[in-house]
Amino acid sequence: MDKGRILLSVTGFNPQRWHELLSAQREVVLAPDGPADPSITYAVVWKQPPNILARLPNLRAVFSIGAGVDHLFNDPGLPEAPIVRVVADNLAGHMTDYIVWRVMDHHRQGMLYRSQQNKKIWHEPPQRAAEDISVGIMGLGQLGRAAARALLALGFRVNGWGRTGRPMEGVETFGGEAGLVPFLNATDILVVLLPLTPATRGIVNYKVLRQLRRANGLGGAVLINAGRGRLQKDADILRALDDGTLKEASLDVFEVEPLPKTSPLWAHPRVFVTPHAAATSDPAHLVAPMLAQMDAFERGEPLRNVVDRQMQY
Ligand code: OXD
Repeated sequence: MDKGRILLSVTGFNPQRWHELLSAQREVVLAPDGPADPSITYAVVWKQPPNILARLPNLRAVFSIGAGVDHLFNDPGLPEAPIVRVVADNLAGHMTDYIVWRVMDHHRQGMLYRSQQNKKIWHEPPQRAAEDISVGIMGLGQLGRAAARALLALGFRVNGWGRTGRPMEGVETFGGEAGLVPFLNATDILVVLLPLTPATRGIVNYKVLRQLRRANGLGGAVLINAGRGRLQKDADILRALDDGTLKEASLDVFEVEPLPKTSPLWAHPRVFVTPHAAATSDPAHLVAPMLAQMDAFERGEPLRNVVDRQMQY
């Protein structure tokens, strides 16, 4: 099979390093030649301009450089070619670091200590044990499972919720609509790592937050979202923080990104904001497996980590 060229279109990322590493093995272009370019056989993308992929009649596969693929389904000209998402230990490691960091900070009362330090207050609140806290992970895919393993090793109780409730050792799993309320009722710290699809948009709303366990050793329920901003309703989170439904939140993603300067989330004393930075795609770790997949595909092997187009993840 002829190798063809790779289209690299990674909006919001510096393409230079991706280009350098991909072009060590294949010819890389940043735009198709003309309205139809038969010379391009693979696309490596992040938020590519709409309809650009529709100009590639010989496209064999589209590689998303991030774990989430919702950006692709926003493209009205998305071709039929298989979509491959990133599954990499490096990315899962970054996400696990972020989740452990934020769970630990809430568990060890980082927000309270920072506000005490600002006021020069010397006060030790009661300490609790990790085993008394249940972390509930919404979305037990590769990233969710890696985070669950790390949290279990630290002694937390871990619940998991997903479409099917697929079992995982050491984790109490809940599935589908019927499992959602029991999962939330047994959760003190909610970690959101779901893919954004028509079925999950807006799922982190006031009604859902209301079901979290508030009578717990933490002194309230906590939300951590490192999945997608449009899974949540920013206004519902603010309402929940202000009426005690939520004690604190760590948010890496927002309905609108960058988070508008006018958003009250920026200055909320019990919100920790990061700029969609929980797990960055690093070309040094992600390019080699992509190129290996292209080679394997051309030898007749099936592609791995192909997105289910109906489920959109
Ligand atoms: C991703 C992301 O999908 O960083 O990997 O948002």
